Amino acid sequence: MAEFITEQIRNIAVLGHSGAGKSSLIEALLYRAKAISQKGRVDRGTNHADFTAQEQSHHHSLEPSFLNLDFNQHHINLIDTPGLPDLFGRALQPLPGVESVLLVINAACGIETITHRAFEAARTQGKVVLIVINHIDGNQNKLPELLDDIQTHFGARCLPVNLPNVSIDDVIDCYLHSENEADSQRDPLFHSAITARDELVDTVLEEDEALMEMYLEQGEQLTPEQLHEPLETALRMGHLVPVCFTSAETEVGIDSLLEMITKLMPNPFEANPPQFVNGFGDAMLPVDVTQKANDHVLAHVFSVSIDPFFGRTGVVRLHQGTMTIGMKLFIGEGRKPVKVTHLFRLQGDKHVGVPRAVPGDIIALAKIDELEVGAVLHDSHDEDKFHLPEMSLPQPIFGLAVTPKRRGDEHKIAEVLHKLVVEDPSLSLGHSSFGGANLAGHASEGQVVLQGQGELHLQIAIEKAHDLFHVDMDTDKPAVAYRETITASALARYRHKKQSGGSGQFGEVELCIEPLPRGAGFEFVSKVVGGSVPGQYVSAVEKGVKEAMLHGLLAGFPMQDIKVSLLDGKHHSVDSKEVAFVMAGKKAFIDAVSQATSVILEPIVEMQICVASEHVGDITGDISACRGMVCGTKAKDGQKIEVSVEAPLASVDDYSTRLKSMTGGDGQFSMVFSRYDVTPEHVQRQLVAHARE
Ligand SMILES: Nc1nc2c(ncn2[C@@H]2O[C@H](COP(=O)(O)OP(=O)(O)O)[C@@H](O)[C@H]2O)c(=O)[nH]1
Ligand SMILES: [Mg+2]
Repeated sequence: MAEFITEQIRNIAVLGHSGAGKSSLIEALLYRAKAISQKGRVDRGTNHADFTAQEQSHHHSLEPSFLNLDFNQHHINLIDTPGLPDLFGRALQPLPGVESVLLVINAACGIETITHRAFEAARTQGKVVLIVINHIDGNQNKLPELLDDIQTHFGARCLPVNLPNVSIDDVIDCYLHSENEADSQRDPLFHSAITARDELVDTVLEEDEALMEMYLEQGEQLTPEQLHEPLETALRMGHLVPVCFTSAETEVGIDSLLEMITKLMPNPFEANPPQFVNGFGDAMLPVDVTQKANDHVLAHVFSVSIDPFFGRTGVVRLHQGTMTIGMKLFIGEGRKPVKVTHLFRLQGDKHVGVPRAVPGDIIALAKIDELEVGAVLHDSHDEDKFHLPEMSLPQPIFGLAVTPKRRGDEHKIAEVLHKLVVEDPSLSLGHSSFGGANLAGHASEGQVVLQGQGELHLQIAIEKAHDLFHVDMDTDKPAVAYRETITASALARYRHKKQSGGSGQFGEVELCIEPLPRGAGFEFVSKVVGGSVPGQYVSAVEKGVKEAMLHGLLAGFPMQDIKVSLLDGKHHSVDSKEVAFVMAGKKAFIDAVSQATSVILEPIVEMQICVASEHVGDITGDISACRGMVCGTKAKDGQKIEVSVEAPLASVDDYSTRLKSMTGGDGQFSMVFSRYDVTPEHVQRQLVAHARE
């Protein structure tokens, strides 16, 4: 379909735990819609979503990839995401660009860590969710229980819109064609197509009382067209989550899924659009976006990839206006426009040029060096300060100190690491202060520390730096990202005064600090009355406090979960300047912290460890011995047991080696950050002693 309008577009991110079949499902959808002529396979490295050499050698998706197909007068943009827990940050990346999420579940494995996390993230961001139970071939016995499980975990309104038939070679529609005699007479493998239809219709009708009354009075079946509006409301509000069944392998349910995507999933006008804001800080105001084709252009960059040959490619979601080749666009508050010279659709690694894009579409731009994730492109200065609030990504919990293998490569390495962070905002770069003077003294002064979600996340990044950009690095054992916080409130006043010859410096502030709930981060409020600290210096005080927070008093770890209120202060008409208030803020904060009983926080991780039943005793014993807690066990396929545990990261940061030795290489585990907890006293003492060495 060469040209289409916004109403014909469906934007879908495909999320789910690794191995659920996301990439295979996309391959099957592309194939059935004739967008590709041959169906590739993940295990042979031939599928379209996993096109990078690194993905093909790992047999796993490692970054978001963009595909599209046309089906029944609709244009469907599909975004594949990695399902490995370490790469969850990358899986979240496409969410600002889409209306809907296909949450894929492997029928053999049931609900897994990333299934939970992805569902939560999708709902928090107002995305419409369609659950796909994949791998139905060979797992027919598990399906009724899995549907129950889904309803228990994600709500009773997760309702099947189709059901597999007895021989698992087709699915029976329960919503779109259920009036069709042929379908209603066929037996599903479990449940009943009629009951499923009634549950769906009842749920949808709850959104529209008038239609409900009409239905009750007339007793006639309503058509899917009549139900369309309340259906969209139910989906948008999260009152209904449709569930579909598929096998990406045998292609059962794929045609039905294509139809569900076009007929149930919202077009860009029907969903919850992300809330753009205009301005920053206190001056920030929400703004409405019209999504009209003839309005100003407004596009949000949500993915950037950097290739040594093709340079930088940015993927944008066009929220308003029409984008055309040759058009000049501003990036954020930049004054100098950039010219759109390359506009194309991505089909895996293929770039297909297009002359224009309409609102609601997802499109790629190349050869614009300024593109960064989160940037907003626009064609008028009216939108200079428009942006989307930053999405919260998982906190980095692992750090790897990196040094060049060859002397003189420092600059090149810094450049490559920066590129990796531009592509993957869940990676970050720190210096040796990350993790403070860490437990094993990993990073020496001035060394660069690459931070991310886990060992695998960082290994993949280092491997990419080597394979793609040809830089070799030595890495040091991961350092744990400890933090510091306060446990009591405190008040402090500090006067910064300097008089040396000419103009002096004067600033005085009084601060109150209070502990915030765990994970709340940092809050700064000014309660100054009567201008004792003039408005223009309030942000200087905040800046000073933030600088001080980079290094806690106990062992130098960054501080968090603190609310700082600026209560009072003094200024001097000549000598007061920004630097004086930065200094006063910093010192007053440090004084207050010294009275507020600080503690060291450590990251706690959730782990799922899958081992043969004879190893369960060793695993649970080991976890308990290292300050961990066993939360539960679950029988899995083939005599395997999945043990769920929580443990301090510091005691499981070498878990892959330990698990190997306990199970002879037979065990598998995944690890995700859960929260920060106060470190036990004896560990704190060790950390403080190390810091003082
Ligand atoms: N039998 C069967 N195998 C599948 C199905 N879907 C995917 N697979 C296989 O499961 C493995 C993981 O699939 P993949 O698409 O990479 O999962 P992803 O990690 O969610 O992208 C691959 O070997 C696929 O061939 C399915 O429906 N049935
Ligand atoms: Mg995949």
